[in-house]
Amino acid sequence: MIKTDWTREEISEIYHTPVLELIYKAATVHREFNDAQEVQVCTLLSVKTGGCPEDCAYCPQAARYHTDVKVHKLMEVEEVIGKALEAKEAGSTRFCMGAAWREVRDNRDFDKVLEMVKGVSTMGMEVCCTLGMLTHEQANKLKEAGLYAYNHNLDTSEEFYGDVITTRTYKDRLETLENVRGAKISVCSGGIIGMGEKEGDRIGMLHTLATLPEHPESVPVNALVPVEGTPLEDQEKVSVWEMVRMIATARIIMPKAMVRLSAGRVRMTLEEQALCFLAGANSIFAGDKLLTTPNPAYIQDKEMFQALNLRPREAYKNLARATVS
Ligand code: SAM
Ligand code: DTB
Ligand code: SF4
Repeated sequence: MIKTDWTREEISEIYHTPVLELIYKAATVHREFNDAQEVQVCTLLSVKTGGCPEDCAYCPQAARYHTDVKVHKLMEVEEVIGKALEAKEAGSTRFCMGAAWREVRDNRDFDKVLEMVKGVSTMGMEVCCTLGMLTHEQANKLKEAGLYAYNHNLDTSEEFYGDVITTRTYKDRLETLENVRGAKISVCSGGIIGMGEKEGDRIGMLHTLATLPEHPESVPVNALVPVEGTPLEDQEKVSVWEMVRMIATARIIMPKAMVRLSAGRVRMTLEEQALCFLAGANSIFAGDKLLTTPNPAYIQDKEMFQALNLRPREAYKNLARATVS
């Protein structure tokens, strides 16, 4: 049985378990529910970059902060398909297209994104988008076009949210997640650590995710990438133990979810990443760029997979399972 009635206290107790014990427990749960040698490889592409009207304090793409990010209008469909092909050839099975939008509008740009989704889904990759807020109708249109997953992060706890973002509410985020779920699209939702939040905020976010009517299928755990010009430019790097605690707790309370070791890998050693995989992470973003910031190159991850005896997970594995059983 997958538990969705966790209390904050239960999650806090797990989170505060002595760290080696916590890793051991998470590794045990991981092996009960998943193949621990398998890691999903996803590639990100920023299809519309910068100039965003929102004020997310961490984000280099917010128009109001002066960062080095160059604004780029929505890319052309053919160019995006070309990038997806490159990602597939490099071994990625999920392709996630990100747009610096507050929300999707029903206009020609959205029609173009629907074309991108159609194109990528016919290539046999799991297609994901992260486009900001969505209505139920927009979610349905994306689903019809072949969208497999939608990323929409809660980022932090409800209590700390207003310290990071003021231009939308936690409730707005939860509504979009409901619309995504309602359209039968796989839900990807997680957050960021290292923004100045307290441990209680990390636990609060995990609590919200783990008590949704259904757990998200993917939970990205990002370490803040501090970008010059953003209000969070001077935040200190989180220690590996904080990443490990976050990942292990997510693994234990949402045992079937893909827990993604997301932003922040460029500042981690192979050994630190290995600890995260041991703690139950089973997905990464690969390719030398996240949306606008650097990430390890494919070749580096290939070497890491070899050193750690990890295998890339095939596309649509859950669906394959669902059809068999
Ligand atoms: N505009 C859409 C939205 O906010 O939902 C989609 C793109 S937005 C860049 C996707 C996610 O990237 C954010 O929710 C946040 O969790 C993550 N992100 C953005 N900037 C980051 C940074 N500097 N460090 C870590 N994660 C970041
Ligand atoms: C997620 O949780 N992390 C990714 C993806 N979902 C869209 C984005 C990370 C962005 C890091 C900063 C940047 O490259 O702009
Ligand atoms: Fe815009 Fe998304 Fe960046 Fe917030 S996180 S500023 S909504 S692109």
